[in-house]
Amino acid sequence: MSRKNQTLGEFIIENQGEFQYSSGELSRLINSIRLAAKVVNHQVNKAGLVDITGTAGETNIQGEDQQKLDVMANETFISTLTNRNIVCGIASEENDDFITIQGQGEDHNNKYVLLMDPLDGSSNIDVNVSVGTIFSIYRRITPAGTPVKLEDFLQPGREQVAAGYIIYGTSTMLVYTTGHGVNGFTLNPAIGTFYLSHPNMTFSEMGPIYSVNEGNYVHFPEGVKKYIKYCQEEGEGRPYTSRYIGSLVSDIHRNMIKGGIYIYPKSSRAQNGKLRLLYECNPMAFITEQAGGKASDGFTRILDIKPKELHERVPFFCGSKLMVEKAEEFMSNE
Ligand code: AHM
Ligand code: MG
Repeated sequence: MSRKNQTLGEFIIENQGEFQYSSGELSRLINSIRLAAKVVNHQVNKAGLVDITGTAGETNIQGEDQQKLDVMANETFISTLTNRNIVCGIASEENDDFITIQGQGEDHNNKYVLLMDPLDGSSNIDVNVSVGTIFSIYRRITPAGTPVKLEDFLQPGREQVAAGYIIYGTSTMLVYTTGHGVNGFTLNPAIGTFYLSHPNMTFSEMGPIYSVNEGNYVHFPEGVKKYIKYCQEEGEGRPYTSRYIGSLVSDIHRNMIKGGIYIYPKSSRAQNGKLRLLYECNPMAFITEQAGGKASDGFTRILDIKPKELHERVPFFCGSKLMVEKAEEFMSNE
């Protein structure tokens, strides 16, 4: 149920009953994410004002520079969730290994694990382009009351109980699903409250946009090269327009609103592409499917892939259903 002027807090409570295991724990978790999002939003919005941009001088497990705001966002989400004893484990793009959270007494029975990219697209911060947080939530599969194990995090994406993203853009939005459609909430910064602004978000079956980093064209598989040419040819609704921000959350968010396809394929330089399965592609794929779209690695449904490791990468084709299917057709012909 959604209604005019509904706040995110009200929406969470009013829709709690939709969730089959409802005990309030997932609601408390989403509420904590909402709180952390506001803190990170505040930090991101100050980025141009104080000297907190630039790298923190450390490198994450994938050999990339960590931006200072990456570190802050990571710490904010981890401490918000840890202090509230609300999950039993967290995996983050910024941490080599997962974190085990040992609660006290009854809290020891927390049943959810959270995987996240605390600040995706962070190379865009210094040029004032939108960045985002992505999160994915599963029920643990090992027994409650024991420390979490790797297998709790390596579940196929179809087992997600909730997923979402926060986009720190011209306005800040939190968009999420618990498997009952996708809803978007916009932050009113004056009073620090998220309001339902985009109820029941959907991907149109076809759209006017294709989004891919064409600078890598010569390294792409033949199927992708041919699909890009197809996007540029005259035809039904074509040529499509090209839009690529290089910030996954913003690119997918725009395409969900306007209709389109996002592709980050494998290349001769990166056999599995760039994006990470567990905390980038899976949550975006869950949201996309819940919005009527489709997400695959070019051949296989993203949500059916059995993960092998925490930071694994996967090619990503995501967006309007018929467009993804067309791209898959080009891939299968190769
Ligand atoms: P990051 O997690 O290091 O920020 O990288 C992920 C980002 C995505 O937001 C974006 O879609 C992609 O990298 C852009 O990569 P490229 O610059 O190779 O096009
Ligand atoms: Mg990322």
